[in-house]
Amino acid sequence: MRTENAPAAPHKTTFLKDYTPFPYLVDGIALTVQIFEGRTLVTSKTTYTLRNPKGDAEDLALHGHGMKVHGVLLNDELLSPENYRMSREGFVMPCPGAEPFTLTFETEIVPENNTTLEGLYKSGDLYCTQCESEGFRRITFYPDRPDVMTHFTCRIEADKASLPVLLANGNMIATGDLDGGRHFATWEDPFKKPAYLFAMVAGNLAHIEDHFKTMSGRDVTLRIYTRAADSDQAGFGMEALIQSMKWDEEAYGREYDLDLFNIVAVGDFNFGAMENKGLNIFNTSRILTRPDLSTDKEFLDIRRIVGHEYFHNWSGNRVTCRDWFQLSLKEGFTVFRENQFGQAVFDAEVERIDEVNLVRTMQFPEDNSPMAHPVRPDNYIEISNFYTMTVYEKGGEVIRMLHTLLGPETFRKASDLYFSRHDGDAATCENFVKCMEDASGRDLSQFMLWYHQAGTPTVHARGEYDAGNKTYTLTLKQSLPDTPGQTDKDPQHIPVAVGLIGANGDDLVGTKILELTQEEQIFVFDNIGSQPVPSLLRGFSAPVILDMDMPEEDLRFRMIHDSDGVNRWDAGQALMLKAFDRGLTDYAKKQPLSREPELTAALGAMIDAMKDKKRALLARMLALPEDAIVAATHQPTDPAAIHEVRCHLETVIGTALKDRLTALYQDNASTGNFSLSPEAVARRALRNIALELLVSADQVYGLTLAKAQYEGAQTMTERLGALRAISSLARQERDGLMSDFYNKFKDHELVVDKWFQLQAGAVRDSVIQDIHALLEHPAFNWKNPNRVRSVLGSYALRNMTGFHHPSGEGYALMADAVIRLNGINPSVAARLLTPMRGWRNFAPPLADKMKDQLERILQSGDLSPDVYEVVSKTLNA
Ligand code: 0A1
Ligand code: ZN
Repeated sequence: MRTENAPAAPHKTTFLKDYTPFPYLVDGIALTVQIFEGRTLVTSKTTYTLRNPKGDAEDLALHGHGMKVHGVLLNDELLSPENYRMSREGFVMPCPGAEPFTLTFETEIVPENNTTLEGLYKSGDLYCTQCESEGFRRITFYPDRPDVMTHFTCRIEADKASLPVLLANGNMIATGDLDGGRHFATWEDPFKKPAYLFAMVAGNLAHIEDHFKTMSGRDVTLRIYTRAADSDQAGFGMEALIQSMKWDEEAYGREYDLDLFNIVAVGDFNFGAMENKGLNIFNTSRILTRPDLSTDKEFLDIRRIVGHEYFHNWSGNRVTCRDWFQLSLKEGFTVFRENQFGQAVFDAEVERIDEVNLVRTMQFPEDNSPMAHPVRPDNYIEISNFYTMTVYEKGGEVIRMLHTLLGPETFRKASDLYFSRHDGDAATCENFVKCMEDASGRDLSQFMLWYHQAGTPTVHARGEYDAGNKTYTLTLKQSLPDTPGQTDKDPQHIPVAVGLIGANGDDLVGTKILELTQEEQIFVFDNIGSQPVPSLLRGFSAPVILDMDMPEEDLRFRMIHDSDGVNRWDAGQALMLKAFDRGLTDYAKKQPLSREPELTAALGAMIDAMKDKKRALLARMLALPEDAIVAATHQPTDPAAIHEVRCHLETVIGTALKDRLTALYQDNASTGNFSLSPEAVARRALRNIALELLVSADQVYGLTLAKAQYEGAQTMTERLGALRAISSLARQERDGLMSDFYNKFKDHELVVDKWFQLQAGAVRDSVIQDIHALLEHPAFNWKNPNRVRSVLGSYALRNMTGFHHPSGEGYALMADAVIRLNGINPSVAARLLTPMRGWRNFAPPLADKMKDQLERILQSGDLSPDVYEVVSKTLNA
């Protein structure tokens, strides 16, 4: 179905089935980048050879975009414009013959005006690059595709006083002074790489330095570059880097391969960080930490992200992707490696719970939207739109399933095989799975469907106990919904981890991996002495929805007795969801909502059982399921109703458990110096969730606690926790603390981001005015992605109630913002549309209002491919 008036597609679609290799071999590129204020001159000299001299002499077509061309030279001779042409994509010339030839481009760019933050751009006083996926074509003309790999050298020239630090990939091989107060540095990368891994930086930066001795005894110099004022915030990132390097040696046998590893922190960045060879570039928000400025969650996320980028050196750089459809080859695998690392260095149980929650709250809705796509998509208009939860997180879960099916030892053999077989290659997802097959001897052809079929499978489970035969029979059935362009899908290969819990809490069969491969399958467990309580999908063994009707009594039992932490938490979430169900039904019937005595009693018992032993898990288990989870089970979704029920449940829980929560609050006060131990982090988390529930139960009491916590806070976790607990209140004290926070931290951009985030995420009657006021605040900046995400991203993704305001004004302001950002930073603009992709899942008045705004965006004029793709697919699916 197409919507009326939809303009003909102005942007080209790229299809996986059209893949063909580049017809030329590239034998080295030498870049010279001369930076001047307001213009940068780039000279690139590249050597090409026709790959198949006996075949057709195909045209040489290079990508290039937004550059002024000063000259093109073929074998050092100026090429006159009749001998080439400029296409929509770049540069085209007839094949100059079968002999190797060099092509030199002299071009001019203006990084100062580059607000897309792709290619070479300026962030504050710093010049830096972002080339994944297609940024290099904004620097020079080149086959900007990941399967074209070559050696890069890069000479950078710039003013010495203002830009003393000049960095690129690999090793610095020359440096010196030039006339006019200028200087240069030449860098050479000994490893062949695709253009998307190119990076350079020129700026006035401080750095910290450390060293790592690799497993074969080589010394690697490690540096983290920041603005001088931030260099005291780089130490934790350095520790994380060393931890990552060590872990990758131990867990995967992967050794770092250069003598230098640099990280640079930049304030304007479209994503979290980037794995450029030997020169990682990080968003400041994903590398800088200090206990008084950063929350525990930021510390832990940063450790993982440093790991993620470092792990890419093998899974991404040494073995890269053949084309961008294979993105999950590097991202899914690296997310899995990051998750393993995160679990190895911190509390594995809660790390896994957070991973599961991320998949369910962010990836499942994507799978249930018009932008649903397989882990390996087969077409795109703008590849930036496919850096998604599906490619990353579901892709990570797909690798995790392989690890489960093969077992850790065989998986390690298979990954060793992958790295040795494909080192230096641009590979495909099939290549990866083939290594898993070859190392294990298993047939994984059905497993490959995880890469091809979009949508979240549901596993329907039914259990039956036969006391006479002492058997427990489990019937599992799978189904997979239709998604855009895909219907009637085949059953997938799903590992279902199962435990059976006896009456005294013992695991009767340990944890068994059942392999569900057919549409319906029956599994029988023998020698089961009495009726067990089943625990399915332990550890979230597959990214599926489990549909199993379970009495609340069994859920309460599992909440205390399940030996699997994820499933303990999940049982609690399921209980809470049942309370949401009842509340929403009562709300719809305009009946008074239940005070949920059984739920609160169960939570009370849970606190008693866990408060001294399992603090981190307890903190997770006291939190109600997020809006996205509740919304998924109540479609069409009425966010206002969900909010009412949520407030009610928080109030009844906070009231019924006030004494216990107060005790938790007091008993977990921090003592001594800042520590990031799992125990210290858990105590702070527990206190913050207790505080939130106490505020819901009794505003005046809660405010007193929050104010004292805010004022006595030693860490950002405590300070922000206090503010968060009261952020949705319409009270003077709240406003007073908010402005105090701003005044205290206004010189710290990353803390100001948190101040914006907190307010944009607050659910208040005044939410529309609140958001307008934030957008008009002098510290708001449309060109800085962190700031834009702090306000508009938090509002759209972290404030379901406020965003889906019944007036529809939230949608209108978001559409205005997207139209404006379309001209500044299309990739950031397109991402803001994420919550509107699911417009059909909302109650009709809201759905219509969202649709109107999406249509307004579509009609608004010159749309970038990024925004066009999301809006058109969202409307037309
Ligand atoms: N490869 C990076 C993610 C990334 C992608 C695109 C970017 O800019 C357009 C930046 C970073 C990662 O997985 O960390
Ligand atoms: Zn990555």
